[in-house]
Amino acid sequence: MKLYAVSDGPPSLAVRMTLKALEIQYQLINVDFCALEHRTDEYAKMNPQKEIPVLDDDGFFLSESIAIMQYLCDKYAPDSSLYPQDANLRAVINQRLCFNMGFYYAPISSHSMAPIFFDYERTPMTLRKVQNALEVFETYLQRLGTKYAAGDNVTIADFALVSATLCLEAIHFDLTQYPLVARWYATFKEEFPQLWEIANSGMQEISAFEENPPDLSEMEHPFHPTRKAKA
Ligand SMILES: N[C@@H](CCC(=O)N[C@@H](CS)C(=O)NCC(=O)O)C(=O)O
Repeated sequence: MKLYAVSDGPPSLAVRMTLKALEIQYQLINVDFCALEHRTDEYAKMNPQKEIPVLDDDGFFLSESIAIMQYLCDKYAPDSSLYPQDANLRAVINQRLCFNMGFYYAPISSHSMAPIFFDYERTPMTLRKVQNALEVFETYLQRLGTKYAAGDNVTIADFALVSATLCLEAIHFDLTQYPLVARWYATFKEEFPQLWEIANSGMQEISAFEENPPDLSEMEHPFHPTRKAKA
């Protein structure tokens, strides 16, 4: 099994935490984001979205980190509490995974990552959207009243949500106003140090880029605001 991953990419980190938690052996193939290795025609054969990560399980190619995490659990650990079979437990996990992708990580990424990698500005609006996402996550934690995002056991939803939240830590975002989110995040680090080690490596990289942004002025990326027009 091979995982094409970017070392500071939250979706990649979530999948790597899943592989580690399930003790699945695999080959980690580092994709160089800044060199645009994921924008090539060759890469697009694996994932037409040209996004990282991609799993290659003996010729079975799968993109989208949530789908990858679900596949790994279903195929290699169907009895794992990381993604239980019970319909209701699973429904809450799926809800949190969708919440992360559509409502939580998206504004966090726009506020934390886009200014570093695509030269966009942090604005009152990007900040407000992050606050809104955190308020909702706080509400979910408060309503469910559990240690982790979808119950008292850690699940793949926590891996996704932790990997999003680490972007905020990397830019020194203060979580004090979201005490349940802060406690959930701290609990994860404390209880799963080996998984946090994976997440932390990405967090440290983002943090270093936050201090010293990469020079991407020449990067011909479709999302880059100052990109050169393509012939
Ligand atoms: N929904 C995708 C998102 C993956 C994603 O956004 N990956 C980033 C790297 S962290 C990427 O490949 N972006 C492509 C680009 O910006 O060119 C997933 O969860 O796997």
